[in-house]
Amino acid sequence: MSQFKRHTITAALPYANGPLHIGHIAGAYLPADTYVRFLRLRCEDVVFICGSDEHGVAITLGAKKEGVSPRVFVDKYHHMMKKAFEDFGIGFDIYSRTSNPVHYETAQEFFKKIYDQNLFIEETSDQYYDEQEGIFLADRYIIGTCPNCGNPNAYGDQCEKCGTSLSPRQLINPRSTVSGNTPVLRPTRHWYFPLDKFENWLREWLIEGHQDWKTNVYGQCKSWLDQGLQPRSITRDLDWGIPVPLPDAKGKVLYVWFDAPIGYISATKELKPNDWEKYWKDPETRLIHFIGKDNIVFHCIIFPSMLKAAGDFILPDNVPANEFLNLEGEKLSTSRNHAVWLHEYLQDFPGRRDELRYVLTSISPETKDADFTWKDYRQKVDSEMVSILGNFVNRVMVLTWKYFDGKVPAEKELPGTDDRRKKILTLYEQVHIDLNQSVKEMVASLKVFRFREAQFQMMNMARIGNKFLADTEPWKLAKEDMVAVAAILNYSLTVVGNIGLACEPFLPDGAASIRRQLNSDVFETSRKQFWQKEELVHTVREGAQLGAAEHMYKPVEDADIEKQTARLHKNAPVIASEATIAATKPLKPEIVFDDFAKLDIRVGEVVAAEKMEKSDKLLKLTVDDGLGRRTILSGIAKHYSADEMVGRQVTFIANLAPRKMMGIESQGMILMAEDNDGKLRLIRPTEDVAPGSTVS
Ligand code: B3M
Ligand code: ZN
Repeated sequence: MSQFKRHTITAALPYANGPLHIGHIAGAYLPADTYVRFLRLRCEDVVFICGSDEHGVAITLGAKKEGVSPRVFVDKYHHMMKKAFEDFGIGFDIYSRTSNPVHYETAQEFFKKIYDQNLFIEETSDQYYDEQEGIFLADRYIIGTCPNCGNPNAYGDQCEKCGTSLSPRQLINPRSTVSGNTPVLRPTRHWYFPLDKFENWLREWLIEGHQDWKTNVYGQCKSWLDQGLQPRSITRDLDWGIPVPLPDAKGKVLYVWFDAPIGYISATKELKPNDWEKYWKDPETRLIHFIGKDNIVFHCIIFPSMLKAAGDFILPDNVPANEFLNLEGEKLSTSRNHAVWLHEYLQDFPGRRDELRYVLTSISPETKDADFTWKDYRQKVDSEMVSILGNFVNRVMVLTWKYFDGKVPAEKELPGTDDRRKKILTLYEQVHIDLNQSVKEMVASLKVFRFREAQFQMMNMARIGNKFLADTEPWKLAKEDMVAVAAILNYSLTVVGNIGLACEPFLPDGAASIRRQLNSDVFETSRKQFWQKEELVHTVREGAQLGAAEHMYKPVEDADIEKQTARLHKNAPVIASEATIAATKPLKPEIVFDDFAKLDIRVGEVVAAEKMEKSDKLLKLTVDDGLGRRTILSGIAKHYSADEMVGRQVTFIANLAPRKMMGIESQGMILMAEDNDGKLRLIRPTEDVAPGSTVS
């Protein structure tokens, strides 16, 4: 890190075609933000760049679906995403957009720079055309069967199932996504970037020179290069995009993947009009792209070749791409609305941004796909954030208020040689070593983009702190040795302060809470020391007044989780996951209508109910069936009380042969729904009907 003077950190420009979900956040933005916070804590010179990607077929198709113009469409989602990022606390220096004039200029200039060197190949070739719509079909305008894996809905640029990059002519049975029609071939002229000419250079720069990259990234690049590179068309026939800056190129725009990465440069220009160049051209600047795995080739192969071709730009020093995040065992999907949307989370969980940050980092898909579940969310919040981190900080604060009126007690030197004090000193020394070890490992992991591990070490500091309290038991010493209590709490407060510093890249709100609680004037200077020396520092001053104790995090409630899972079920996918299928009872053999017609199902009203003695399952119900009263025994006592049942309408089988149970004749059967966990719920009409109504 030290050979660099400054850092240009980019996070993939999200398409302005929908709201952000946790997959986007876990893939690129949260790791980027954590890393940038880390760099800033180390007082590095950083620009953190992002913005909306507003071109391409993802936009024009989306606009068409919503029945609005691309302009209106991108405006809507640009502002929505910008706000969600801000509300979540992602600290971009700029969140720009690729429809800005500065970007048009920058992208066109970039094109011209390569064009003027005669590097592009201009070629007319046959391409698929939708005669009904009057448009050429590139990228997502065309789908067909993937020649690689047989997925019947592969796009013209990529098969999302197997990840293979495709061109429309490779698709089997191509069809237009706009009209559904089979397209025809028509000649059209385009400009191609000669990627093949960069193959040798890429081998040297990337394959030889960047063996330090993550294996998932490096492996994907290598397999691309091993397959051999071909010229790639970088223009499209579209009426939305950046016009190709040539006199004879009417109706042609730049391909979105040509203009979008240049957006990083345009945004830097916008942010720093006078000295943007040093962030892009000075070899002492370290360029890092944070992206998801579907963007790897563009950032590791194509954009670097473009930068190289344009001449005087620096190249990415690292591209720590993440794998994908799934949700409850299934792929996140915007179209099926199977997602946790960032703006909805922020609405449903106000003041609880840290919780989402923490959980997403702790399952970060750094080396393989990961799965977000609400159950796991709750578990991590409750048993780690609340019980370990929040609890440690709170205990130390509360004890200090209790014994020392909220003033930082005397330093740690413990005079005397009695066994108890010796034990405390030994514990203290060991804890100090352990904590320093965690700090070092945390920083080492942050440097190499291993955020999961880094955050684990941060949390480990609180674990160590809790253990120190449990081993020294200051609350027991309070009666006999206040000097020892003072020493223990002084040190514990120092640990709290160091945890507060360690929290900063991961849990900005928690870090702020610790700062408020400690109310310490040495915090600012200690921060710098901590992050540069990578070891424990003094964070409190003897005699100083602390702030009020806070509960940094609160447990997740049943209702929170129920609401979120209900949301997901409302959006339940058409095809259930394998896990759900496995947990659901298989269907019974088919019946004919006459079988069904034999059942006499009716609605009745419970007029009296009592629990059967000697049975923990059975309720004895007296049911008004419209003709009179009948007795029905029902095995629902674990799910409904007798009192709850009185006055309710129930559905029952009225012509089931009577059956004696525990000496009482049951004259029918109450219908219940039973879920996978065996929970029973009554089936009844949504509004009351007359007793005796039949069900068919
Ligand atoms: N908009 C693709 C995506 O959202 C694209 C990234 C551009 S980064 C220059 O996955
Ligand atoms: Zn495929």
